[in-house]
Amino acid sequence: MSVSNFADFDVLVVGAGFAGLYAIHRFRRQGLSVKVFEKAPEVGGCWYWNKYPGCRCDIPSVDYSYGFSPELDQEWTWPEAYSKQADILNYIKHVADKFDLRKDIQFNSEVTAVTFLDDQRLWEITTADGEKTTGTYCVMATGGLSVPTKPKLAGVDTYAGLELHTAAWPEGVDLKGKRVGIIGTGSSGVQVVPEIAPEVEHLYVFQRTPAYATPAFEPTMTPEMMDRVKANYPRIRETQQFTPRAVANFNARTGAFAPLPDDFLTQGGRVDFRGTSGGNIKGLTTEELAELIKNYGIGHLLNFQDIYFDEESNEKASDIFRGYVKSSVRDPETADSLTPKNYGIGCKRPVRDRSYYQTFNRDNVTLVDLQKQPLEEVNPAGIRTSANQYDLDVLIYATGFDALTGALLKANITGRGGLKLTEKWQYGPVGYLGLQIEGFPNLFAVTGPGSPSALANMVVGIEQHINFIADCLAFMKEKHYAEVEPTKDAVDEWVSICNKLAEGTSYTASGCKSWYLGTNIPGKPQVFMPYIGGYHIFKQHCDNVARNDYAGFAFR
Ligand code: NA7
Repeated sequence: MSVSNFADFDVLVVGAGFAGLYAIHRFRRQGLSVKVFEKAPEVGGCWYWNKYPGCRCDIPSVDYSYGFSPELDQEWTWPEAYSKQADILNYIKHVADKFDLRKDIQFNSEVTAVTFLDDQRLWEITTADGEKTTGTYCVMATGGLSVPTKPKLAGVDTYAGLELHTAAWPEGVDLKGKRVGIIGTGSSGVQVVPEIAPEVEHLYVFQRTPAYATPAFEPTMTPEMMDRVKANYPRIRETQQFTPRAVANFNARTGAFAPLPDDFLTQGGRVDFRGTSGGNIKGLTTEELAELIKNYGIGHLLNFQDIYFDEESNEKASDIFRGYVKSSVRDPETADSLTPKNYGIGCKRPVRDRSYYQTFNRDNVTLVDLQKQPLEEVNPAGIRTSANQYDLDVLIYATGFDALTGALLKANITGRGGLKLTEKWQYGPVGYLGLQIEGFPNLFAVTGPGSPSALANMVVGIEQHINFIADCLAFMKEKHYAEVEPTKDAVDEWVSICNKLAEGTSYTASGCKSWYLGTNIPGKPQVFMPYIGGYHIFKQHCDNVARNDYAGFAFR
């Protein structure tokens, strides 16, 4: 039963991943009726779709998990420290069952329109089968990396073999003895390559831009470590709230937390948003650096905060990394192609590899450097570059996503007075706290552009956003408000804060291309989309806003 006399439900939610599931639980707790629409036949969101071999999370599972239920924390045991896709999906399914969430989800229901009905002040969701449902509020829990992209290459639809996308991987694919090609060397490509190389006849890796792929730190999760985690969970959950990446930096082997620097809360965003107190690389000698890398691995370079703000420091770290590629790959020409040269480390999202570079030492793996031999066409037999024809039985696209805005723009959202979101965001996403958009009353995004989103632990960000929304709805109920949307001034100020923070960082440096900037999608406005100041500072902003009667939001 809805609190409104007219709506079918109080809250309509699109998506049943981490965000949509927590939304059901949280909104239910305050007596609201919820209905979730999910395209897939199962819960899980990106962890349902990305079933490709080698898919894993690059954040420790003790962090990349819900914090709202101490009971859940105690009953769940993670088999590995950095989980495989299947283990994360099992966890999500367990949560759905434990909290009886499935009964509010309509599966196999793709949302084709999300429309504000001006006369009734309700949101209406239309699904692919034409069904319409109304709600007082609408929450877009559609994820930041949920719209896979396939490049518009010449002849792209003519390929006659088996075509796969990492983000829509079917069950039961057998690559044994096949000639396989893969386009894309971001996180997904780098995870797939070492996993499938041993079983295929030959693997051709088509690379446009080499990644900075640092070896994943993957300690085994022993029962003793898991016990230590469980004993420390309350502090882990609390500590997450005070770190830039919303990770607790708890070392389950030793039972120690990395110390939180005092300046985390005082530097107004100019902090080490990689999540540790790594200090600066600038003053370190070659010997000191060699010692650090010996102890903590090459990935430790990403922890130095000055690499994100200081060009010289960035070059110093990038150079060390280049040396690492050279020493890992036997063939000098392949090593040279795999070495990133025209942009610095910390521009694209860090890629974690498990023997990625070493895989190129295998006889059955060939790197095809598309900068040296441009891709000319996809044809029925495979791929033709300026130098060669590569005949393939299987072609894998690991070409990424229309990130952060893709799912929102694809949902066909229409706000007040017929205003289309595609029109509102034609020059880039503008909103308040990544949560709301002017002209779209009572519609909320979760971890949208303008929030830390993928720069921090998404699960913690999701809970923070849903909690904010739920508290805001409770505030509205208490004050008898019917509508909420941000003011133009608040949006302008927030967009300007986000832009200023990103200026002069490695994320926006010249030569940097990334999905954070939208450069991976032809024609997409090129703006740095996430809030870069750190999760903990972002949360402070949100808490202050809520404490001040939701300053920056207008209520009617
Ligand atoms: P990414 O990181 O966007 O990587 C996509 C890759 O595909 C990247 O190497 C691209 O090269 C490549 N690409 C894209 N279009 C083309 C064309 N036309 N030709 C050749 N190569 C192309 O996506 P992922 O799925 O790996 O990871 C996305 C996020 O998911 C990741 O950061 C984690 O947060 C989880 P480019 O660099 O653009 O030259």
